[in-house]
Amino acid sequence: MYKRILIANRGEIALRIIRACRELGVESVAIYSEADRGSHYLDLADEAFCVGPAKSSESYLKIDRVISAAEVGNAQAIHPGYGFLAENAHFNEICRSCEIDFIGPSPEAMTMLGDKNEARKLARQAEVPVVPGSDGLIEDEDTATEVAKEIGYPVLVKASAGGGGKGMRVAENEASLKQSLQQARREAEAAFGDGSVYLEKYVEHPRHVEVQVAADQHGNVVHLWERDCSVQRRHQKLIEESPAAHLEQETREEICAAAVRMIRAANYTNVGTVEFIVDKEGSFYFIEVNARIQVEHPVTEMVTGIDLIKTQLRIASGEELPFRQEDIKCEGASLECRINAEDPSRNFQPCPGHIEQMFVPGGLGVRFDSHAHAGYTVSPFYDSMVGKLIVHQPTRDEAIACMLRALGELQIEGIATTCSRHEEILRHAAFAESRIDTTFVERTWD
Ligand code: MV4
Repeated sequence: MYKRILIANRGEIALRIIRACRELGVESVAIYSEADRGSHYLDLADEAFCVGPAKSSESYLKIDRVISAAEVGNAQAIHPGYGFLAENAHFNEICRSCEIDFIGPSPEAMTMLGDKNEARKLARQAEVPVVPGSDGLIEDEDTATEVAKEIGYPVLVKASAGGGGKGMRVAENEASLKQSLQQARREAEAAFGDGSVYLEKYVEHPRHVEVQVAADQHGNVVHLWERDCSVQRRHQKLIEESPAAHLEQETREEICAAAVRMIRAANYTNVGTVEFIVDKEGSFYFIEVNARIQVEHPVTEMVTGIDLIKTQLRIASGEELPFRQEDIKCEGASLECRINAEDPSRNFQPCPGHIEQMFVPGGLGVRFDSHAHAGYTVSPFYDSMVGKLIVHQPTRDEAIACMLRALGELQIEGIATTCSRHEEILRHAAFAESRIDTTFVERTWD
Protein backbone atom coordinates (compact mmCIF):
# COMPACT_ATOMS: atom_id res chain seq x y z
CA MET A 1 0.00 0.00 0.00
CA TYR A 2 1.07 3.58 -0.59
CA LYS A 3 2.59 5.69 2.19
CA ARG A 4 1.32 8.99 0.76
CA ILE A 5 -0.96 10.05 -2.11
CA LEU A 6 -2.19 13.32 -3.65
CA ILE A 7 -5.88 14.01 -4.18
CA ALA A 8 -6.40 15.97 -7.40
CA ASN A 9 -9.93 17.10 -6.62
CA ARG A 10 -12.07 19.15 -4.23
CA GLY A 11 -15.28 19.09 -2.21
CA GLU A 12 -17.12 15.98 -1.10
CA ILE A 13 -15.07 13.50 -3.17
CA ALA A 14 -11.77 14.94 -1.87
CA LEU A 15 -13.12 14.48 1.67
CA ARG A 16 -14.33 10.96 0.83
CA ILE A 17 -10.81 10.03 -0.36
CA ILE A 18 -9.13 11.72 2.66
CA ARG A 19 -11.30 9.56 4.94
CA ALA A 20 -10.41 6.33 3.12
CA CYS A 21 -6.70 7.25 3.29
CA ARG A 22 -6.89 7.91 7.03
CA GLU A 23 -8.49 4.52 7.67
CA LEU A 24 -5.86 2.76 5.53
CA GLY A 25 -2.99 4.58 7.25
CA VAL A 26 -2.12 6.34 3.99
CA GLU A 27 -1.10 10.00 4.26
CA SER A 28 -3.09 12.35 2.06
CA VAL A 29 -1.99 15.52 0.31
CA ALA A 30 -4.83 17.82 -0.75
CA ILE A 31 -4.79 20.57 -3.35
CA TYR A 32 -7.03 23.64 -3.40
CA SER A 33 -7.73 26.73 -5.47
CA GLU A 34 -7.90 30.23 -4.02
CA ALA A 35 -11.72 29.85 -3.91
CA ASP A 36 -11.39 26.77 -1.68
CA ARG A 37 -8.70 28.19 0.61
CA GLY A 38 -9.65 27.67 4.26
CA SER A 39 -12.28 24.98 3.54
CA HIS A 40 -12.45 22.84 6.68
CA TYR A 41 -12.16 19.47 4.92
CA LEU A 42 -8.61 20.47 3.92
CA ASP A 43 -7.61 20.33 7.60
CA LEU A 44 -8.37 16.59 7.56
CA ALA A 45 -5.62 15.97 4.98
CA ASP A 46 -2.02 15.66 6.13
CA GLU A 47 -0.91 18.55 3.93
CA ALA A 48 -2.53 20.91 1.43
CA PHE A 49 -1.13 22.97 -1.45
CA CYS A 50 -2.69 25.86 -3.31
CA VAL A 51 -2.56 25.20 -7.07
CA GLY A 52 -3.95 28.45 -8.42
CA PRO A 53 -6.90 30.81 -8.79
CA ALA A 54 -10.60 29.94 -8.56
CA LYS A 55 -11.10 29.11 -12.25
CA SER A 56 -10.61 25.34 -12.58
CA SER A 57 -8.76 25.79 -15.88
CA GLU A 58 -6.15 27.68 -13.82
CA SER A 59 -6.04 25.28 -10.86
CA TYR A 60 -7.65 21.80 -10.65
CA LEU A 61 -7.20 21.30 -14.41
CA LYS A 62 -3.64 22.66 -14.63
CA ILE A 63 -1.62 19.50 -15.14
CA ASP A 64 1.80 21.02 -14.42
CA ARG A 65 0.62 22.50 -11.11
CA VAL A 66 -1.05 19.29 -9.99
CA ILE A 67 2.10 17.30 -10.83
CA SER A 68 4.26 19.88 -9.02
CA ALA A 69 2.08 19.54 -5.91
CA ALA A 70 2.52 15.76 -6.05
CA GLU A 71 6.31 16.12 -6.45
CA VAL A 72 6.69 18.70 -3.67
CA GLY A 73 4.26 16.78 -1.45
CA ASN A 74 6.21 13.55 -1.99
CA ALA A 75 3.13 11.63 -3.18
CA GLN A 76 3.58 8.18 -4.71
CA ALA A 77 0.22 8.27 -6.46
CA ILE A 78 -2.57 10.63 -7.53
CA HIS A 79 -6.27 9.96 -6.97
CA PRO A 80 -8.21 12.06 -9.51
CA GLY A 81 -11.72 11.67 -8.02
CA TYR A 82 -14.43 12.35 -10.63
CA GLY A 83 -14.63 15.23 -13.12
CA PHE A 84 -11.58 17.48 -13.63
CA LEU A 85 -8.65 15.26 -14.77
CA ALA A 86 -10.25 11.90 -13.91
CA GLU A 87 -10.66 10.73 -17.53
CA ASN A 88 -7.87 12.74 -19.11
CA ALA A 89 -5.58 10.18 -20.78
CA HIS A 90 -2.91 12.83 -21.40
CA PHE A 91 -2.71 13.58 -17.66
CA ASN A 92 -2.64 9.83 -16.98
CA GLU A 93 0.38 9.50 -19.34
CA ILE A 94 2.16 12.42 -17.70
CA CYS A 95 1.72 10.76 -14.31
CA ARG A 96 3.36 7.63 -15.75
CA SER A 97 6.28 9.59 -17.21
CA CYS A 98 6.79 11.27 -13.82
CA GLU A 99 6.73 7.85 -12.12
CA ILE A 100 3.64 8.74 -10.10
CA ASP A 101 0.94 6.05 -10.04
CA PHE A 102 -2.38 7.22 -11.48
CA ILE A 103 -5.13 5.67 -9.36
CA GLY A 104 -7.15 4.50 -12.32
CA PRO A 105 -6.78 2.47 -15.52
CA SER A 106 -3.73 2.51 -17.82
CA PRO A 107 -3.57 5.40 -20.31
CA GLU A 108 -4.06 2.83 -23.10
CA ALA A 109 -7.32 1.46 -21.65
CA MET A 110 -8.50 4.99 -20.89
CA THR A 111 -7.78 6.23 -24.44
CA MET A 112 -9.56 3.26 -25.99
CA LEU A 113 -12.67 3.55 -23.82
CA GLY A 114 -12.74 7.34 -24.26
CA ASP A 115 -13.42 6.73 -27.95
CA LYS A 116 -17.08 5.60 -27.91
CA ASN A 117 -16.88 4.11 -31.41
CA GLU A 118 -13.83 2.02 -30.40
CA ALA A 119 -15.54 0.99 -27.15
CA ARG A 120 -18.62 -0.08 -29.14
CA LYS A 121 -16.42 -2.20 -31.47
CA LEU A 122 -14.79 -3.85 -28.46
CA ALA A 123 -18.20 -4.54 -26.92
CA ARG A 124 -19.26 -6.42 -30.07
CA GLN A 125 -16.03 -8.48 -30.00
CA ALA A 126 -16.77 -9.32 -26.35
CA GLU A 127 -20.32 -10.36 -27.29
CA VAL A 128 -21.79 -7.53 -25.25
CA PRO A 129 -25.04 -6.35 -26.88
CA VAL A 130 -24.90 -2.93 -28.55
CA VAL A 131 -27.77 -0.95 -30.07
CA PRO A 132 -28.21 -1.80 -33.80
CA GLY A 133 -26.43 0.85 -35.86
CA SER A 134 -23.52 1.64 -38.17
CA ASP A 135 -20.57 -0.77 -38.36
CA GLY A 136 -18.18 2.01 -37.40
CA LEU A 137 -17.78 5.71 -38.13
CA ILE A 138 -20.07 7.41 -40.64
CA GLU A 139 -17.91 8.70 -43.50
CA ASP A 140 -20.61 10.21 -45.73
CA GLU A 141 -24.31 11.07 -45.93
CA ASP A 142 -25.18 8.20 -48.27
CA THR A 143 -23.87 5.57 -45.83
CA ALA A 144 -25.80 7.23 -43.02
CA THR A 145 -29.01 7.20 -45.06
CA GLU A 146 -28.49 3.53 -45.94
CA VAL A 147 -27.84 2.46 -42.36
CA ALA A 148 -30.83 4.49 -41.09
CA LYS A 149 -33.11 2.89 -43.69
CA GLU A 150 -31.96 -0.54 -42.55
CA ILE A 151 -32.37 -0.01 -38.79
CA GLY A 152 -35.40 2.27 -39.09
CA TYR A 153 -36.11 5.74 -37.71
CA PRO A 154 -35.74 7.39 -35.27
CA VAL A 155 -31.95 7.16 -35.21
CA LEU A 156 -29.34 8.77 -32.97
CA VAL A 157 -26.16 10.40 -34.27
CA LYS A 158 -23.46 10.07 -31.60
CA ALA A 159 -20.05 11.71 -31.39
CA SER A 160 -17.19 9.25 -30.95
CA ALA A 161 -15.46 11.67 -28.57
CA GLY A 162 -18.73 12.40 -26.75
CA GLY A 163 -20.33 10.70 -23.78
CA GLY A 164 -22.65 11.78 -21.03
CA GLY A 165 -25.06 13.08 -23.68
CA LYS A 166 -22.74 15.59 -25.37
CA GLY A 167 -22.70 15.59 -29.18
CA MET A 168 -25.90 13.55 -29.65
CA ARG A 169 -28.69 14.28 -32.16
CA VAL A 170 -31.95 12.42 -32.82
CA ALA A 171 -33.21 12.18 -36.39
CA GLU A 172 -36.82 11.26 -37.14
CA ASN A 173 -36.49 10.95 -40.92
CA GLU A 174 -34.10 11.16 -43.87
CA ALA A 175 -34.40 14.94 -44.22
CA SER A 176 -33.56 15.65 -40.58
CA LEU A 177 -30.77 13.02 -40.61
CA LYS A 178 -28.65 15.21 -42.90
CA GLN A 179 -29.11 18.13 -40.53
CA SER A 180 -28.45 16.02 -37.42
CA LEU A 181 -25.24 14.67 -38.94
CA GLN A 182 -23.94 18.18 -39.61
CA GLN A 183 -24.98 19.49 -36.18
CA ALA A 184 -23.49 16.56 -34.28
CA ARG A 185 -20.25 16.81 -36.28
CA ARG A 186 -19.97 20.55 -35.76
CA GLU A 187 -20.76 20.32 -32.04
CA ALA A 188 -18.26 17.49 -31.52
CA GLU A 189 -15.57 19.27 -33.53
CA ALA A 190 -16.02 22.41 -31.41
CA ALA A 191 -16.23 20.60 -28.05
CA PHE A 192 -13.69 17.80 -28.51
CA GLY A 193 -11.71 18.70 -31.65
CA ASP A 194 -12.97 15.45 -33.18
CA GLY A 195 -16.03 15.47 -35.41
CA SER A 196 -16.30 11.72 -35.97
CA VAL A 197 -19.78 10.26 -35.47
CA TYR A 198 -21.58 6.93 -35.64
CA LEU A 199 -25.22 5.95 -35.87
CA GLU A 200 -27.52 3.95 -33.60
CA LYS A 201 -31.21 3.15 -33.53
CA TYR A 202 -32.80 5.57 -31.04
CA VAL A 203 -34.14 3.57 -28.09
CA GLU A 204 -37.13 5.50 -26.75
CA HIS A 205 -37.90 5.74 -23.04
CA PRO A 206 -34.94 3.67 -21.86
CA ARG A 207 -33.88 3.04 -18.30
CA HIS A 208 -30.29 3.82 -17.39
CA VAL A 209 -28.69 0.86 -15.65
CA GLU A 210 -24.97 0.77 -14.88
CA VAL A 211 -22.87 -2.07 -13.50
CA GLN A 212 -20.12 -1.42 -10.96
CA VAL A 213 -16.99 -3.44 -11.61
CA ALA A 214 -13.56 -3.88 -10.03
CA ALA A 215 -10.50 -5.28 -11.82
CA ASP A 216 -7.04 -5.77 -10.32
CA GLN A 217 -3.61 -6.10 -11.97
CA HIS A 218 -3.64 -9.89 -11.48
CA GLY A 219 -6.50 -10.65 -13.87
CA ASN A 220 -9.29 -10.75 -11.29
CA VAL A 221 -12.45 -9.02 -12.54
CA VAL A 222 -15.68 -8.88 -10.52
CA HIS A 223 -18.96 -6.97 -10.65
CA LEU A 224 -20.63 -5.34 -7.64
CA TRP A 225 -24.14 -5.50 -9.08
CA GLU A 226 -26.00 -2.62 -10.68
CA ARG A 227 -27.43 0.83 -10.10
CA ASP A 228 -30.47 2.40 -11.71
CA CYS A 229 -29.84 6.07 -12.56
CA SER A 230 -32.96 6.76 -14.62
CA VAL A 231 -34.05 9.66 -12.39
CA GLN A 232 -32.17 12.37 -14.23
CA ARG A 233 -32.80 15.73 -15.85
CA ARG A 234 -30.82 17.04 -18.81
CA HIS A 235 -28.14 14.40 -18.24
CA GLN A 236 -27.78 15.38 -14.56
CA LYS A 237 -28.61 12.48 -12.28
CA LEU A 238 -30.88 13.34 -9.35
CA ILE A 239 -31.51 10.01 -7.58
CA GLU A 240 -29.63 6.72 -7.94
CA GLU A 241 -30.43 3.35 -6.45
CA SER A 242 -29.15 -0.17 -6.02
CA PRO A 243 -30.39 -2.73 -6.83
CA ALA A 244 -32.38 -1.72 -9.96
CA ALA A 245 -35.96 -2.38 -8.84
CA HIS A 246 -37.40 -3.55 -12.15
CA LEU A 247 -34.77 -6.00 -13.43
CA GLU A 248 -35.58 -9.72 -13.61
CA GLN A 249 -32.94 -11.75 -11.74
CA GLU A 250 -31.94 -13.50 -14.98
CA THR A 251 -31.42 -10.18 -16.84
CA ARG A 252 -29.52 -8.86 -13.85
CA GLU A 253 -27.06 -11.71 -13.95
CA GLU A 254 -26.68 -11.36 -17.74
CA ILE A 255 -26.03 -7.61 -17.66
CA CYS A 256 -23.47 -8.03 -14.85
CA ALA A 257 -21.72 -10.86 -16.73
CA ALA A 258 -21.68 -8.70 -19.89
CA ALA A 259 -20.04 -5.85 -17.93
CA VAL A 260 -17.31 -8.22 -16.69
CA ARG A 261 -16.66 -9.42 -20.29
CA MET A 262 -16.34 -5.81 -21.45
CA ILE A 263 -13.88 -4.90 -18.70
CA ARG A 264 -11.75 -8.00 -19.41
CA ALA A 265 -11.71 -7.23 -23.15
CA ALA A 266 -10.53 -3.66 -22.44
CA ASN A 267 -7.69 -4.80 -20.15
CA TYR A 268 -9.17 -2.33 -17.68
CA THR A 269 -7.89 -2.16 -14.10
CA ASN A 270 -9.46 0.03 -11.37
CA VAL A 271 -13.05 0.21 -10.23
CA GLY A 272 -15.30 1.34 -13.08
CA THR A 273 -18.80 1.47 -14.44
CA VAL A 274 -20.26 -0.15 -17.54
CA GLU A 275 -23.29 1.87 -18.63
CA PHE A 276 -26.28 0.29 -20.40
CA ILE A 277 -29.72 1.35 -21.52
CA VAL A 278 -32.57 -1.09 -20.94
CA ASP A 279 -35.62 -0.93 -23.21
CA LYS A 280 -39.29 -1.61 -22.36
CA GLU A 281 -38.88 -5.31 -23.19
CA GLY A 282 -35.99 -5.65 -20.74
CA SER A 283 -33.30 -5.96 -23.47
CA PHE A 284 -30.07 -4.20 -22.54
CA TYR A 285 -27.49 -2.46 -24.72
CA PHE A 286 -23.97 -1.25 -23.95
CA ILE A 287 -23.54 2.54 -24.04
CA GLU A 288 -20.11 3.41 -22.57
CA VAL A 289 -17.58 2.68 -19.84
CA ASN A 290 -16.95 5.30 -17.16
CA ALA A 291 -13.27 4.89 -16.29
CA ARG A 292 -13.45 6.53 -12.85
CA ILE A 293 -15.11 6.45 -9.46
CA GLN A 294 -18.59 7.91 -9.84
CA VAL A 295 -20.65 10.31 -7.76
CA GLU A 296 -23.21 7.57 -7.06
CA HIS A 297 -20.69 4.93 -5.84
CA PRO A 298 -22.06 5.00 -2.24
CA VAL A 299 -25.29 3.11 -3.09
CA THR A 300 -23.14 0.18 -4.23
CA GLU A 301 -21.02 0.46 -1.08
CA MET A 302 -24.17 0.28 1.05
CA VAL A 303 -25.62 -2.87 -0.54
CA THR A 304 -22.28 -4.72 -0.86
CA GLY A 305 -20.45 -3.43 2.24
CA ILE A 306 -17.36 -2.86 0.07
CA ASP A 307 -15.40 0.42 0.24
CA LEU A 308 -14.79 1.37 -3.40
CA ILE A 309 -12.20 4.07 -2.69
CA LYS A 310 -10.07 1.70 -0.61
CA THR A 311 -10.51 -0.84 -3.41
CA GLN A 312 -9.10 1.69 -5.90
CA LEU A 313 -6.01 2.26 -3.74
CA ARG A 314 -5.47 -1.48 -3.30
CA ILE A 315 -5.74 -2.12 -7.04
CA ALA A 316 -3.43 0.74 -8.07
CA SER A 317 -0.78 -0.23 -5.51
CA GLY A 318 -0.72 -3.76 -6.95
CA GLU A 319 -2.66 -5.70 -4.34
CA GLU A 320 -5.07 -8.46 -5.29
CA LEU A 321 -8.80 -7.87 -4.83
CA PRO A 322 -9.62 -9.00 -1.28
CA PHE A 323 -12.94 -10.60 -2.37
CA ARG A 324 -14.12 -13.09 -4.98
CA GLN A 325 -17.30 -12.82 -7.05
CA GLU A 326 -19.18 -15.31 -4.88
CA ASP A 327 -18.39 -13.22 -1.75
CA ILE A 328 -20.10 -10.11 -3.16
CA LYS A 329 -23.67 -10.03 -1.89
CA CYS A 330 -26.26 -7.38 -2.65
CA GLU A 331 -28.24 -6.87 0.55
CA GLY A 332 -31.24 -4.61 1.05
CA ALA A 333 -31.88 -1.44 -0.96
CA SER A 334 -30.00 1.84 -1.12
CA LEU A 335 -30.99 5.27 -2.48
CA GLU A 336 -28.94 8.41 -3.01
CA CYS A 337 -30.26 11.95 -3.49
CA ARG A 338 -27.84 14.50 -4.89
CA ILE A 339 -28.27 17.71 -2.91
CA ASN A 340 -27.41 20.59 -5.23
CA ALA A 341 -27.36 24.32 -4.58
CA GLU A 342 -29.93 24.85 -7.34
CA ASP A 343 -33.48 26.19 -7.35
CA PRO A 344 -35.94 23.60 -8.77
CA SER A 345 -38.64 26.29 -9.11
CA ARG A 346 -36.28 28.33 -11.31
CA ASN A 347 -35.26 25.70 -13.83
CA PHE A 348 -32.53 24.35 -11.52
CA GLN A 349 -30.63 27.62 -11.72
CA PRO A 350 -27.44 27.36 -9.61
CA CYS A 351 -27.72 29.20 -6.27
CA PRO A 352 -24.24 29.45 -4.78
CA GLY A 353 -23.94 31.36 -1.53
CA HIS A 354 -23.46 31.24 2.22
CA ILE A 355 -24.96 28.41 4.30
CA GLU A 356 -26.32 30.13 7.42
CA GLN A 357 -27.49 27.06 9.30
CA MET A 358 -27.25 23.35 8.65
CA PHE A 359 -28.77 20.32 10.37
CA VAL A 360 -27.65 16.90 9.12
CA PRO A 361 -29.95 13.88 9.60
CA GLY A 362 -28.72 10.61 11.06
CA GLY A 363 -30.05 7.35 12.45
CA LEU A 364 -29.72 3.74 11.32
CA GLY A 365 -28.89 3.45 7.62
CA VAL A 366 -28.47 7.18 6.96
CA ARG A 367 -25.25 8.57 5.44
CA PHE A 368 -24.46 12.13 4.37
CA ASP A 369 -21.35 12.55 2.18
CA SER A 370 -20.60 16.25 2.18
CA HIS A 371 -17.85 18.79 2.79
CA ALA A 372 -20.45 21.49 3.59
CA HIS A 373 -21.38 22.85 7.03
CA ALA A 374 -22.96 25.90 8.65
CA GLY A 375 -20.80 28.87 7.69
CA TYR A 376 -19.59 27.26 4.43
CA THR A 377 -19.90 29.25 1.22
CA VAL A 378 -20.85 27.37 -1.96
CA SER A 379 -18.60 28.78 -4.70
CA PRO A 380 -20.05 29.78 -8.08
CA PHE A 381 -16.92 28.43 -9.79
CA TYR A 382 -17.63 24.71 -9.47
CA ASP A 383 -20.33 22.08 -9.69
CA SER A 384 -23.27 22.99 -7.47
CA MET A 385 -23.46 19.66 -5.60
CA VAL A 386 -23.18 20.31 -1.85
CA GLY A 387 -23.65 16.75 -0.67
CA LYS A 388 -25.24 13.35 -1.16
CA LEU A 389 -27.84 11.91 1.16
CA ILE A 390 -27.68 8.11 1.11
CA VAL A 391 -29.91 5.57 2.87
CA HIS A 392 -29.75 1.80 3.23
CA GLN A 393 -32.72 -0.29 4.37
CA PRO A 394 -33.92 -3.91 4.06
CA THR A 395 -36.43 -3.08 1.29
CA ARG A 396 -36.91 -0.36 -1.35
CA ASP A 397 -40.17 0.81 0.27
CA GLU A 398 -38.37 1.24 3.59
CA ALA A 399 -35.52 3.05 1.84
CA ILE A 400 -38.01 5.53 0.33
CA ALA A 401 -39.64 6.11 3.75
CA CYS A 402 -36.21 6.54 5.34
CA MET A 403 -35.07 9.00 2.65
CA LEU A 404 -38.25 11.07 3.09
CA ARG A 405 -37.68 11.12 6.85
CA ALA A 406 -34.01 12.15 6.39
CA LEU A 407 -34.87 14.83 3.79
CA GLY A 408 -37.43 16.18 6.25
CA GLU A 409 -34.69 16.56 8.85
CA LEU A 410 -32.02 17.97 6.53
CA GLN A 411 -31.88 21.73 6.85
CA ILE A 412 -29.61 23.84 4.69
CA GLU A 413 -30.47 27.47 5.27
CA GLY A 414 -29.31 30.46 3.24
CA ILE A 415 -29.27 28.78 -0.19
CA ALA A 416 -31.90 27.06 -2.36
CA THR A 417 -31.39 23.30 -2.77
CA THR A 418 -32.88 20.44 -4.77
CA CYS A 419 -34.36 18.84 -1.60
CA SER A 420 -37.96 19.86 -2.36
CA ARG A 421 -37.86 18.22 -5.81
CA HIS A 422 -36.44 15.04 -4.25
CA GLU A 423 -39.41 14.87 -1.89
CA GLU A 424 -41.82 15.27 -4.82
CA ILE A 425 -40.10 12.51 -6.80
CA LEU A 426 -40.01 10.11 -3.83
CA ARG A 427 -43.74 10.69 -3.19
CA HIS A 428 -44.69 10.13 -6.85
CA ALA A 429 -46.60 6.88 -7.52
CA ALA A 430 -44.55 6.17 -10.66
CA PHE A 431 -41.34 6.26 -8.62
CA ALA A 432 -42.83 4.13 -5.83
CA GLU A 433 -43.83 1.51 -8.41
CA SER A 434 -40.57 1.95 -10.34
CA ARG A 435 -42.49 2.74 -13.54
CA ILE A 436 -39.76 5.16 -14.56
CA ASP A 437 -37.33 5.79 -17.42
CA THR A 438 -34.83 8.51 -18.29
CA THR A 439 -37.65 10.83 -19.45
CA PHE A 440 -39.67 10.61 -16.18
CA VAL A 441 -38.47 13.82 -14.51
CA GLU A 442 -38.66 16.04 -17.61
CA ARG A 443 -42.07 14.59 -18.61
CA THR A 444 -43.50 15.09 -15.13
CA TRP A 445 -42.12 18.47 -14.08
CA ASP A 446 -40.63 20.48 -16.99
C1 MV4 B 1 -28.93 6.43 -26.21
C2 MV4 B 1 -30.29 6.66 -25.94
C3 MV4 B 1 -31.22 6.03 -26.75
N1 MV4 B 1 -30.83 5.26 -27.79
N2 MV4 B 1 -28.59 5.61 -27.23
C4 MV4 B 1 -27.28 9.69 -23.15
C5 MV4 B 1 -26.01 9.80 -22.43
C6 MV4 B 1 -25.08 8.90 -23.10
N3 MV4 B 1 -24.30 8.22 -22.10
C7 MV4 B 1 -25.93 7.94 -23.88
N4 MV4 B 1 -27.25 8.44 -23.84
C8 MV4 B 1 -28.29 7.85 -24.48
N5 MV4 B 1 -27.96 6.99 -25.48
C9 MV4 B 1 -29.52 5.07 -28.00
N6 MV4 B 1 -29.17 4.30 -29.03
C10 MV4 B 1 -30.63 7.48 -24.89
C11 MV4 B 1 -29.63 8.10 -24.16
C12 MV4 B 1 -30.07 8.97 -23.11
C13 MV4 B 1 -29.80 8.70 -21.78
C14 MV4 B 1 -29.06 7.58 -21.40
C15 MV4 B 1 -28.78 7.34 -20.09
C16 MV4 B 1 -29.23 8.23 -19.12
C17 MV4 B 1 -29.94 9.33 -19.47
C18 MV4 B 1 -30.23 9.59 -20.80
C19 MV4 B 1 -30.98 10.71 -21.13
C20 MV4 B 1 -31.25 10.96 -22.43
C21 MV4 B 1 -30.78 10.11 -23.43
